[in-house]
Amino acid sequence: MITFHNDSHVLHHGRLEMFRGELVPCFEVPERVDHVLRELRERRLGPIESPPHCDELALSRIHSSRYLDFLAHAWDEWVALDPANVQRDAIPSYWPVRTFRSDVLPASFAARLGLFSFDAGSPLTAGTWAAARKGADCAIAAAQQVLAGGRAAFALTRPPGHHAGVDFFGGYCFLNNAALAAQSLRDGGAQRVAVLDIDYHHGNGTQAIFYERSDVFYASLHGDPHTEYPYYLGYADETGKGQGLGCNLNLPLARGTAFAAWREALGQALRAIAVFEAQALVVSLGVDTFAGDPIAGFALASPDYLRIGEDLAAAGLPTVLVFEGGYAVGEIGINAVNVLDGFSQRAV
Ligand code: OKP
Ligand code: ZN
Repeated sequence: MITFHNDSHVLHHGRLEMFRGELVPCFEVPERVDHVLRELRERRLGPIESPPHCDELALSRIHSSRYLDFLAHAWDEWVALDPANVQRDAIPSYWPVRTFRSDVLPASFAARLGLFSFDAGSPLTAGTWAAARKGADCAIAAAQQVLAGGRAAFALTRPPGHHAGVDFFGGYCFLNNAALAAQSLRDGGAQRVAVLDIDYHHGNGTQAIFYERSDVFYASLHGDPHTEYPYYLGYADETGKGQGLGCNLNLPLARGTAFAAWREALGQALRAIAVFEAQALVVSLGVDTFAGDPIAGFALASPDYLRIGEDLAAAGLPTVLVFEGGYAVGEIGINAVNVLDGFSQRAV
């Protein structure tokens, strides 16, 4: 399987995130991707290529232009407020919740930082835009590979993407790589595309982006939002709206869920995708379902990821795999590459 990767991901390196009333070191670190790369090379899982620069228009298919403009210039604005800010990442403190206006774009940078975000755990850094932009290139290149007839392609990106919405960042995510890949598949001729999100956390951004559409099916297995981040979306009764009614499937699972029950839910999601008659599949591949993950609560073991890859390949669809979460850095390479390995062995 071909991997699209770009070293620019290191430019996004958050220092501290707000967690339980304290600023703590970020969980989403550059080493995550380094470990996956090393494992990919050692196990010779196929070529690793740098993607071409995609057109800004491809990003505008998913994200609003005022959000993209904000992200592209946010760091410069932050530093312009105070030159000492080069030593500090930008973290929002104010949000326009219900009854506030979101149509007005305030002059204040702090106000706009909150308008375009939903948590205080996702620092915006000097290289966030450059890294996220290259990550989007990887996702779009992987989609192009599959459109050109490839069986599968992997976008090895960070920051992750599935929490990012049309016009907001959060959950370590800035550009929604999986949504960009799905839209590229649609624009390239796939009539119906499914996004299968197997990260521990519900992909609220991806769900919201496609919620009223009948051409993109979203299915997700994740920690029950009653107790797990992102809390405010991902419940089983969210089935889509309008044209998109019936095109959204949430399978929340209790903390502590181990592989047997998780795999049954995976089967359920794959059956729904088959009924939808998807012509291509995008997998939001988070490996924070691993038992050793420091911020998640499932109990999958490393060999389970081989089985996941096999199950995904058995769906028989041209597949784009987009890297998402996974914070047990020591095992992240083995777990992610096990999925690709299982997939490649089973794929025909
Ligand atoms: C991103 B992805 C730990 C609390 C949770 C947000 C988690 C974002 C996960 N600081 N913070 O879905 O892996
Ligand atoms: Zn996650």
